[in-house]
Amino acid sequence: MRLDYLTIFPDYLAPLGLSLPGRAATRGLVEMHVHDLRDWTHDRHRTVDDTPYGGGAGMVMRPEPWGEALDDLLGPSVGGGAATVVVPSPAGRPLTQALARELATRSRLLFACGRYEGIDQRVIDHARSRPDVEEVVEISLGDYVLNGGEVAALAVTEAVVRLLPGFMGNAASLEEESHEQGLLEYPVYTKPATWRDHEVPPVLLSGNHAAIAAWRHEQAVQRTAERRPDLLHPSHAAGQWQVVPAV
Ligand code: 6GU
Repeated sequence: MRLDYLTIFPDYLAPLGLSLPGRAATRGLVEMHVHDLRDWTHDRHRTVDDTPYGGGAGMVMRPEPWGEALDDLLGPSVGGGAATVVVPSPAGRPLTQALARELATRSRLLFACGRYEGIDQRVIDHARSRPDVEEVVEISLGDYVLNGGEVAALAVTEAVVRLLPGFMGNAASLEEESHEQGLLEYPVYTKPATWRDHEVPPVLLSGNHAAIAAWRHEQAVQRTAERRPDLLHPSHAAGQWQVVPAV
């Protein structure tokens, strides 16, 4: 998978070279390229923003540098096939495990990290019309406001790269995680069995695998009901909750 990042703060994406995405790159699973959007400006001040038409607070990113950057970074000369353009935005679709799984199937992702009040809408409309663009997805990390898309691009990258075939050693550990089953994960414990007067739940020491599986499922449902009731919906059986299948 090829990953491109367009930003006015390339240093903000330095963590891509570390840890999980860094290891994926070393192993040849991904190729990552960070680009400074200002490299596609032509004025002395390398301007990327201007005041909004219609008035209002803040500044909007001008379309021209984005257009020229897309011309250079997409298209047949770069290779990797048609790209999925990811635009981090608080107005986007919420990032979910299902969306991460979908993005993990794409051959190229290009992250368009905006700052200020956002990117001129015509950049997104234009990108959608390009034959070298498979899809443009606006993605939000949640219902709060960040200053720019860089942190979201890192989060999406980490969520996607760990799903690439050959990345995780143990596929079972992926399936058991929070959200893969549509539930939050059950609590986990390791040695010692007693620590500062806190005991590991005895069922986990019982060796009874069916009882352990049942306990974990019950814990996962209970946690989800308490913390994320939106992930559950009442079943027809009174007092019971059931999982909403992840799409
Ligand atoms: Cl993706 N971008 C910004 N600027 N703010 C956010 C966000 C993204 N997701 C949540 N808040």
